[in-house]
Amino acid sequence: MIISDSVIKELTNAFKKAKHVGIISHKNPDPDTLSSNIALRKFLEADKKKVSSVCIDPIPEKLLFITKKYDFKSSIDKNMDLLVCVDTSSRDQTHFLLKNTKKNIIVIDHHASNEMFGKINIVNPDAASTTYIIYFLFKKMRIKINPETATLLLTGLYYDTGNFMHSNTNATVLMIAADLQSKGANRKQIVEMMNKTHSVNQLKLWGKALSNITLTKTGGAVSGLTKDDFQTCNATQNDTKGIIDYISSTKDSKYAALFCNDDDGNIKGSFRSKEENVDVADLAKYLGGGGHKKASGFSIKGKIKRDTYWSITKN
Ligand SMILES: [Mn+2]
Repeated sequence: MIISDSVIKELTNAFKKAKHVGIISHKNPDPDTLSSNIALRKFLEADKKKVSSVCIDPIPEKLLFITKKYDFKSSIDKNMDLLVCVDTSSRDQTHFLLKNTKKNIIVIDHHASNEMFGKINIVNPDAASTTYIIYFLFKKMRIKINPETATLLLTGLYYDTGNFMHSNTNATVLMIAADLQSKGANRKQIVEMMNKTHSVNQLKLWGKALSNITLTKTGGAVSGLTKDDFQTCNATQNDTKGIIDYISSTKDSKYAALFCNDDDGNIKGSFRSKEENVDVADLAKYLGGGGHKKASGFSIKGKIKRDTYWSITKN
């Protein structure tokens, strides 16, 4: 990835002028936005800057291994004179944090849908993760990457490539991963924390979802979880995160779908496409949702039911 000298100059000038930098992660934070946040924070703090990390939502317990001793604020302080939004495609993604702010904003992101809402926008949709962009930023700025920062950058890359399984896992991604590992990234910790921290209740729920799979004539691996399933397993909606990837591993399937009924009578659906010619964004849109060509979701009022196949009825 090529970052021009003028962008680096603008960026370093902005950092130099700033007295208090707020680094903002998007709502409902994921490993990429959090590891980008802390990697950038460590770099600025090493430069003696006053820095605060900000996220409107609390950090999920499962991701505290990324943020560690660093605390997050849930609002923007009036003393912050520069805001850096990481992995954030629009103002809306920070919830109301940025609504009326006139402060200087820098955007570092890799979403194709990015609204370029910063004064400086370092946005590259070809980058597999935001930490991928930060890796190249640090390289260009000749910043030494220590083992801790290497672990952070690898965390975002690992997550956003689906453990190096998604189609965005290209040669550059693997090259960066190799470099980060040689710089001391703790790959073992990342793998453990991301894949081996499931509760018994969560795994029981996954078991239900897997045993509920039906394979449709059009190549859909479809499963559903009813209110009863959640109750029997003493599990929550949060525990469904990750199941869809297992459903999508069904042999001979072209796409995967999971429908979940919650306590309030909503159906939450997720789709994954395995083939170029199956666009699940369209499917989700039809049901009032949205997302990408390969991964999408929706939420509507209704009920799910299983006969030969799973079906949904809108309320
Ligand atoms: Mn990302």
